[in-house]
Amino acid sequence: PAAASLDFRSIDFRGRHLSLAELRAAVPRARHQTMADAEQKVQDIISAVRSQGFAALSDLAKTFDGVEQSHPRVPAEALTQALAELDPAVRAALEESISRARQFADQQRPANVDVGLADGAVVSQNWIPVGRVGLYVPGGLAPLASSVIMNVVPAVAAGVESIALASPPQKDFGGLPHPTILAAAKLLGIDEVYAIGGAQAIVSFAYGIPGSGDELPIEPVDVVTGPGNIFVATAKRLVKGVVGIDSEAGTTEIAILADSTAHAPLVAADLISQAEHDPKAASVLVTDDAELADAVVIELERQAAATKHSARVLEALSGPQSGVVLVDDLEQGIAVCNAYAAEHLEIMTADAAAVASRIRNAGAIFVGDYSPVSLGDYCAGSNHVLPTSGTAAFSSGLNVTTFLRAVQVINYNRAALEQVSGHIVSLSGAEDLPGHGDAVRIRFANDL
Ligand code: HSO
Ligand code: ZN
Repeated sequence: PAAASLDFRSIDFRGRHLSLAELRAAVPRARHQTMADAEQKVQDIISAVRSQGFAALSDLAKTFDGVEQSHPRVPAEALTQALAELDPAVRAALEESISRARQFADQQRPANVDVGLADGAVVSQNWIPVGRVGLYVPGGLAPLASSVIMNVVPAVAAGVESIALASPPQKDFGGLPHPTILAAAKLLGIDEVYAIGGAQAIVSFAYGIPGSGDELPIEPVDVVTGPGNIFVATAKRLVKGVVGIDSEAGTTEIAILADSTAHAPLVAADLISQAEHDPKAASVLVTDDAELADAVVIELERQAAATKHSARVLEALSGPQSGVVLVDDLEQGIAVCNAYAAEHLEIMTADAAAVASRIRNAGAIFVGDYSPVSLGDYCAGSNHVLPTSGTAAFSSGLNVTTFLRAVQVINYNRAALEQVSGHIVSLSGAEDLPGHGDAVRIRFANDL
């Protein structure tokens, strides 16, 4: 039974000419206040984990997850058993999802380049995988087994040698992560799995935890990735610099750009599908058709009342982060979508592909009536770990390059260096750094 009723707010941009800054301020968005609250809590977790290691993790597991834990490493037998007991239909679905994600990831590796700039002057750019990664898979309100695939597949395709995975301990499963998550890890050949929740998982990976006696350490990683709630996103932001992170993949968002050709039941179903993740999830409709907007609200009411996680969905749809934005035309609609920079953007308009090609800011773009976000969440081949809260304007969803670095290699011979030596000396003089010029000159001195 639903706890709340629907209050899907409406924002009317019609007849208004808004600057980018005004658009950004006016689109529905959760207040950033919540970020500051989370920051203090995550700072406390960082200090505790760094100073007390596994003892802090076991305290946090007790407080947040309600489980007793001496060491978070999941035993190998638990992984084997989870896969053996996995529902065959779920196993088949995971296998199809893995196969599509692999096919797509395998094609993403950028080519190395070698460029000859003169005789004997070669510079190259080589893409090199990081050595070790820590991948986080949320448990929380839903055990996201599909997120195991989304994290692991691009890391493997990038050539990362050491991969560790963490997911929250579950009281109902003897303090281990959800069995479907364990099964997915096993299916992907990952055996280093930890039962650690949220922010503390990110922190443990970033700094590592020393072992003692026969207690296994957690070695620090180079990159931490994975989706999560506000605490996970905040933890990633706070450890960034100590390690690399993917994007801030926080509380999920869907925006739909729709015109009169869209079908209200489909629009409503897709808005609900992401609202289902979290009471703070954002579901935004942008349309130039007020009749469609009304029809969608009626559909939202009907479908939200009937859906399993009704209370959570109604809370998300009724929050300040959700609502419908009415625009004059698709032109303005595209501007709104670019200003909003949604994690997921669906295009349900006439000639959806052409409209999609004009979107610059979105974590991922879903084109037409038959590419819902749910497809991308599970089985499209694309990745579902995507930038949220407007960060899609400058960052990308998880992909093979998340786990690669572009290393440039410089290889000049004597003649090639001599050719530019005068320029180096001139620039070093102009910058008042004559030692730079001398380092070149010395190579051409007569007595060398
Ligand atoms: N929509 C979520 C991912 C997910 N959905 C996992 C279902 N399972 C964030 O993109
Ligand atoms: Zn989802």
